[in-house]
Order: sequence, then C-alpha cells, then structure tokens
Amino acid sequence: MNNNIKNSPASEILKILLNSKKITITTHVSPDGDAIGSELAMFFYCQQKGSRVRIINYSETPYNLKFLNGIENVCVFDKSHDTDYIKNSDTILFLDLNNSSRVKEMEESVMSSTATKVVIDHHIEPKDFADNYYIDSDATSTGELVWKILKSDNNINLTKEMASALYTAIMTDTGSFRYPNTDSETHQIIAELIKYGADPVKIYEEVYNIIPPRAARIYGEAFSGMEIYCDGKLVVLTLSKDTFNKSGATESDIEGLVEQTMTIKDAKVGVLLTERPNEAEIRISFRSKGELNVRELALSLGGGGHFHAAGARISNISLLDAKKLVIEKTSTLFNIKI
Ligand SMILES: [Mn+2]
Repeated sequence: MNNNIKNSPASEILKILLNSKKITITTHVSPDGDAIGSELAMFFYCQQKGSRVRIINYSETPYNLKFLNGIENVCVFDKSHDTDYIKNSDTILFLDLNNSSRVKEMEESVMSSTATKVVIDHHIEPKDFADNYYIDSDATSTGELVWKILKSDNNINLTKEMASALYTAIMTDTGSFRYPNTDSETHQIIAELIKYGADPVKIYEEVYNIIPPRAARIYGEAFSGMEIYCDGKLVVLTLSKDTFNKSGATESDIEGLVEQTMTIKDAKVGVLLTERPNEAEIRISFRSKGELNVRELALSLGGGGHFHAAGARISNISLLDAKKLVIEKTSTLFNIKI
C-alpha cells in the first residue's frame, strides 16, 4: 500500500456518511457489475439514513445491469447540470477505483469540490487523492467491502435491493465465483445475501444469459475475425469503428465479449481491441488464466486492472498498429517473439 495512505475503520466511513446531508457516489469509466452494484447498495443505504444522494458516473450503464432495482438513479455526468451538486456535496464516495483519473472528464468537478472524499476499493497501488480510504486488494470485489461496511451498522435495515446489488457486484467480479481469490468467506457473504433476498438464478440470467440481438451480431463479427497466435494460447479479437456503426451496438453491449475468448480451447490470454465509435481512442481489454499476468501488460500501455482482467486505452494509433503492438507485447508472456 502507498505509504501515505491509511485505511479508516468501517465505523469511521459510516460516521462520515451518517453526518453527510448531501452525497455524490461515483465510479470508474466503463462501469462493470461491481461498480454499479456497489454504487446502488450505497445509494439505498444513504437514502435509508435520510441523506440526499445521487449516483453520477462518467459512462453509461451497461445494458445487462439495467434490471437492477434503483438503476434509474444511476446518471451519466452532465457538466452543466451536475457540477453544482458535486461541488456542494458533503461527501463524495469513489467506489471500485483508486485513482481519480478513472472518472475521466469528471475529475475536475470532483477534485475541486471541498467534499470529504472517500475511496472504497480493491485494486492495487492506490493513489493518494482522497481523505479516507477503505481498501483491501485481497478482497474479491468492492461489493464485498461495501458489505462489510454496511454490516458494521447495527441499525441497518438490509433490504432485498441492497442484497441483489451486492450479489451482482460479487458475482461479476469473481467471474461467477470461479476466480482464485474466491474463498469460503466470499461464499459466506453470498449465503447471507441470498438470505436477505438476492436471487442467484435471476441475477445470473440477467447479467450473463440475455444479450440484445445487436450485441449477438457484433459478437459474431468479432469472432469471425478472430486471430490466434502463440500455439493457440493467444486469442485476439478486433472491432472497428465501421463494425460498430453498422451493427447499431453500443460500447456497453460488448462488456461481456472479451470474457468469451477464455472459452476457446487452449486460450490462455484473450485480447479485445475496440476502436471506439465516438472518440479517437482504442480500448484494449485483456483476460488471462493461470500464471499469466495481464495487469503488467495493461500497465505497460498506460492502463491497469487485475492479474487476470485488465485494460488500457491508447490514442493516436491505427487499429492495425495497435493490434501489432499488443500481439508483440502479449507474446512475451509466453516467451515467444513474434
Ligand atoms: Mn471491482
């Protein structure tokens, strides 16, 4: 942990929240189930305690999380509309991120606010930008940490909505309880969430088993252009701007796509390169299995993430050159030079 960063106990995080009349909750660009689930659970809690609270994110919510109760409270940042609210907040809660640059163009608004800034997160190498931290890089998810904080309030009324949001957070960040850091404690938390009303069958169905036809088409496009390197261990998918525009799909439609590379026989690392439809930027997503650390690769491209799931964004480069660069870098993981 960064030397300047000290964790606050859960009781102190609760105290900050309980003393705040106006709260902003936010998370990282391209939010996932852990980000949105953690935000909603905290939103319901703050509302229950009588605070004014808003969730303001840089990116839109992925379609597969829209089934969650309360999702209409998750808003996309609109500078002219939201800056005053953020500025006048007593507390800003940063969930599932540990670097203020992860909120992209919201950074100026949140960092210029005099609000108490609180980070709850499980990524490694946190940056020193907030007032209070509740971080644990061994935790499976931010959802698990939010659960611990909420459970430490003896007067909480744990609702089905909170339980479902946190179940979604933990399920998605553990790859449905398959990633190696999933332990008996995770399952104990999950058991409690089910007791409080989370429905595992429904949540799995909604998150993973329903995709809109436009998303299925773009999955098909990506896989029909699949490239395989390093004796089958490296699977590379690319999506061009053109493919995006023709399909009518949005970026959030492809949140689950890179995960699918790991179902290809012999694949150890999967990469998805996406030419972003509205910006001159290429998004690179990595997945891996076993001993292969894709976080290092992402870091070398200016990104970040976890050991088995990471990503980066690069600009001023063509899709073709970006692919070449990524293949070159990734092949070094297998000690193969391309
Ligand atoms: Mn997370």
